[in-house]
Amino acid sequence: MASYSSSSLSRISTLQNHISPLEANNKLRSLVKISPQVSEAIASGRAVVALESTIISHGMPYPQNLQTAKEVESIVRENGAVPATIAILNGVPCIGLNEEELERLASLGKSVQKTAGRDIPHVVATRGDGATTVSATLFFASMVGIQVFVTGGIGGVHRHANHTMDISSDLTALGRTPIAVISAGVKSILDIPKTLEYLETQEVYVAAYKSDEFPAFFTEKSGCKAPSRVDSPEDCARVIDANMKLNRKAGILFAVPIPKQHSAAGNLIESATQRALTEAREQNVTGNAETPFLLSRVNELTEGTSLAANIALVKNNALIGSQIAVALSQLV
Ligand code: PSU
Ligand code: MN
Repeated sequence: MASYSSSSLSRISTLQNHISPLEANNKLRSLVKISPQVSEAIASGRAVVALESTIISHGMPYPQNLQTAKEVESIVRENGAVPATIAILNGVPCIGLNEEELERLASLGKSVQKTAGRDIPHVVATRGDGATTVSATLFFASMVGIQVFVTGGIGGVHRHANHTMDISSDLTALGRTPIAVISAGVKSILDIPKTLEYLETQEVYVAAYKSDEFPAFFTEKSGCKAPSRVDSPEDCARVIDANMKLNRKAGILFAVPIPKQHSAAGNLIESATQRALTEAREQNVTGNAETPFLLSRVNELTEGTSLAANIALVKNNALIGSQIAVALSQLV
């Protein structure tokens, strides 16, 4: 449906039709590697879903991380969208990984650099392997014009941030990147009320999916009312479309509660979280090591219960994110 004539008129209509700004900037294209499937999908206006890779390298142990990454990609495909897992391999930002690349990333695990936005130039310059967090994934997804991005949980304002200043760059990246992120809310390892306040400051539109309450990752409820509510993929698509047409710079967060049958273990996971937080303080684990430490420790303490719940909610987010991406592609 899209044609890439060089006339300025057709360029404007291309942009209005949600086609990649990359088409208007071939210089950027030479800096990243886009897989053939993703490239074709972007060019033809098909639904694309970006996926981050820190969740693979640092968020889950091998081999469940590989298995989950593959299943998440399958769910996206089965629901009519094209998955674009994003990572930096040998210094090259890759949008869409093949099976071999996915395997490499998953098996390298935590030896891959956790790459937030600030780390991108270093990983590229040193030709390193980097697993992108939400902030870095937003940067590359936006560069190629992807509008929907699925993850498990985003980073946020850490507890005690008033002393440590530890506020994830995921939040500021969302504040300047007009992409819709689908997550299960944020973990209770974070300060959820402060995270919501910070998202408001950053002008990020936040809505809970089919709920009035903002979810807390492993549990459906956080005790915080969600700023807004959406009830269908079409609702979400219309919000994304309005955000884009208005040329707003800020992003969107759709918070999808964990499916009921997997939230039963929520209280068990919550008490393990409290213990892991105490251990992190005792062992002086800070900065970008804190989130991976807490995720691994909670998984150990719950003997895998938290991992099973984590996998289930990521898959559910992939399902809903794909439906949103398809609804969006049908709007235009
Ligand atoms: N929260 C989770 N699972 C994760 C992460 C966060 O429940 O895997 C990862 C994501 O990649 C997120 C990053 O972008 O951690 C945030 O790290 P930090 O808190 O250091 O900003
Ligand atoms: Mn941090």
